[in-house]
Amino acid sequence: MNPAWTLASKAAAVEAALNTLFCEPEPTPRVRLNESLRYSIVGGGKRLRPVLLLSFAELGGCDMDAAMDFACAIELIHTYSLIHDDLPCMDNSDLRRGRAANHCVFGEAGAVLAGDGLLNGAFELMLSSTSPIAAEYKLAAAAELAAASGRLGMIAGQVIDIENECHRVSPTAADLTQLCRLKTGAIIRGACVAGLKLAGVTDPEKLGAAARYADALGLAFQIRDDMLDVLSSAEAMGKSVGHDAENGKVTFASLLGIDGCRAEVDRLTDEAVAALEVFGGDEFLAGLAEMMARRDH
Ligand code: GRG
Repeated sequence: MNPAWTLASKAAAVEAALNTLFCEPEPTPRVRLNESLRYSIVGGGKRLRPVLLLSFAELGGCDMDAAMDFACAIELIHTYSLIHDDLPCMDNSDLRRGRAANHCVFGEAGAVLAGDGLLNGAFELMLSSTSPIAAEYKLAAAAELAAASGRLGMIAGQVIDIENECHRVSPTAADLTQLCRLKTGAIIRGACVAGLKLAGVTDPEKLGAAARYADALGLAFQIRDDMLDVLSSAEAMGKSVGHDAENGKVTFASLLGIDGCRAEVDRLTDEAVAALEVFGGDEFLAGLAEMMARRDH
C-alpha cells in the first residue's frame, strides 16, 4: 500500500463530493453567495481533515461513502475558519490556496457571510444526511465536530492567538503548545474521534487512542507549518509566508529553531504512530503522519 496514492484517492473522493455542493439556485438573482462558497471550497486544500475522518470511520468499520457527508462538513468548517482568519481584522492575508483570499474577491462583508454560510452548511449537511448510518451515531459525530470547532476548541485557540497579538504577549513553548492544541489541534482531534463515533465506536480505549494520534499529529502539523513559514515560498504554500517573522510573532520556529522543530516533529510523529497500536496499527494513518511531517506545502 502506498499512503501517498491512498491520500490522493481519498482526497479526490472528497473533492468530487464537495463539488456537488452549493449548486442550487440562489433565493434571488441579487444573491451570489454560492459563487463565493464554491470559490473557497472547490479545487484547493490538502483535505487532511476529511481524509482523517473517513479513515477513522473505516477503522471503526464504517463504509467511506456513508461517512462522506461528515467528511465534507468538516472541510466546510475548516474552510470557513480559513476565510475568517484571512480577514483584515484577523490575520490579514491576501493569499489562500494559491489564489486571492475570499475577502479580496467578494469583499470583507461578503467573506464574513461566506464563512457563516459554510459553517451553517456544515451542520445542515450532517443533520440532514441520509446516509445509512444510525441517527444516534450521526448525532454523536456532529456533536463532536461542534465542540471541536466551537468556543472551547478552535475558536478558543483563535481568541488566545488574537489576545496575545493585541497585548503583545510573548508565549512560551508551553503556551504555544496549548494554543496550538486548540487552534489547530481541536478540529484534527474532532475529525479522528468523530470518524470513530460515526462508526458507532464507544470503547474509551479506542476513542482515547484516536485522540492521542490526533493530538500528536496536530501539534507536529503546526510545528511543520511554522517551519514552512520560514523555509518555503508563497508559491509552494499557496498562502502568504514570512508573515510571522515580519510581525515579530513568536512561533515554534522562533522558539525551537529549525533543527529543534524537526526533532520535535519526528518525536510527535513516532507518538502518533504508536497510538495506532490499539487498532493493531494502520498502514495508511501511520504513513499519513509521516507524510505530513515531511510535507512541503
Ligand atoms: C477564524 C474561528 C477562526 C479560527 C481560525 C484555522 C485557523 C483558526 C486559522 C488558520 C491559520 C492557521 C495558521 C492555522 C493553523 C492551522 C493550519 C496550518 C491551517 C491550514 O491548514 P491546511 O494546511 O490548509 O490543512 P489547506 O488549505 O490544505 O486545507
